[in-house]
Amino acid sequence: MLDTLFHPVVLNDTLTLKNRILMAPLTRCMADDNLVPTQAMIDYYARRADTGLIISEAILVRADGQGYPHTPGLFTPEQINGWHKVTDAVHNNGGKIFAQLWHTGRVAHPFFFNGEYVLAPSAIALEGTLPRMRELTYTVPKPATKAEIEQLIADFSQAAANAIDAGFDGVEIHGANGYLIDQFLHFSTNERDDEFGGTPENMARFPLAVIDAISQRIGRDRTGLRLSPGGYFNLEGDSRDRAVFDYLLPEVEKRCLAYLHVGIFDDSMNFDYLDGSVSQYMRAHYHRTLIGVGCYTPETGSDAIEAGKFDLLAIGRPLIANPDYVNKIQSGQALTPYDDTMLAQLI
Ligand code: FNR
Ligand code: 8K6
Repeated sequence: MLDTLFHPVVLNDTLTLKNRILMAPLTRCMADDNLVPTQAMIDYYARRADTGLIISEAILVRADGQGYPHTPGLFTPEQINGWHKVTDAVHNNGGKIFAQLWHTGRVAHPFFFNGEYVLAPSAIALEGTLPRMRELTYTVPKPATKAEIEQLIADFSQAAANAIDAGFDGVEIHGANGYLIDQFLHFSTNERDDEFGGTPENMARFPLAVIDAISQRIGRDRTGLRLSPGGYFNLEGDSRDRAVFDYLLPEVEKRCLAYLHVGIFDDSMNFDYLDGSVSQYMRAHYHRTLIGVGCYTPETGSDAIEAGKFDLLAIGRPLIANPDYVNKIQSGQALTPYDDTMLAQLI
């Protein structure tokens, strides 16, 4: 029954969502040259305010986190002001919106910020060339020093405070999809032998420090987290990664965040070392609010919620194709199928 999707949900004392359909974070590469949201972006988000919660496209916490053209930031007054127009428009339409906070680590490129190098846990380059900029190959990153790690934590925390200043209802820490935080959590990208690598506890240290800094700064009720225990994008998974997430998930659970969000493109993908799909693994190891995602339809998504596989459903590509997704499924109208050519324009 699709009805399940329309039951409101209390996340905590601070936040109640009007339905269980969330807009998944979707990078669109449409910010202006100063990485400020445009009027087209304001209108795009405002049109989707009938979802229970919009999670914004990934937003850079600082300049050297950039790995794609025209991805927005949240580290200059102009960017904060630009996002305020987005959050005002969403709130005026009765919606709620979180900012997804992002640093791409080794997926960044000095080309974008006119820098000399990119930071990552270890000096292991991503193979290949940049999407949409095929002439650029990824560089060998500089392993972050302890002082640089401290600064990254401070910058994540400052970006969370900036998000609240910009009117966001909260933030989602982007710990998924092979970007900086996730690079600490997988053996293929973390070969450190200091307190940030080598053991599950050490590999989880930077991610947990970011989580703690942000939840202390803006409140745990306003802090969500996305994780990808299965390596599938921007890095390779390793059977040893399982122990890292076995340690991390109970640690995250103790922190009583607003939610945990599965980071995957297709939730039917199985990982040997997780004994199944990422959502099955996370549900087994985490007992608070879980957001499922990845190739779900309204029908398969509501069935999964009813079966207890997760609590809320994030929808990505179908919401690119259908700004009125919620209204369409509630009134039984057919959805427009997504195709990749739709990425060229914000509708
Ligand atoms: C994504 N996804 C994504 N994930 C994320 O955490 N931050 C991001 O900025 C993006 N950007 C992004 C752009 C585009 C064009 C796509 C298609 C996907 C992943 C997204 O949130 C979601 O997990 C997947 O799209 C799977 O859900 P759907 O599309 O099958 O409903
Ligand atoms: C976070 C931002 C990134 C830019 C996004 C691009 C997304 C393009 C969608 C392509 C899907 C790729 C899925 C990869 C899955 C690999 C499975 C083995």
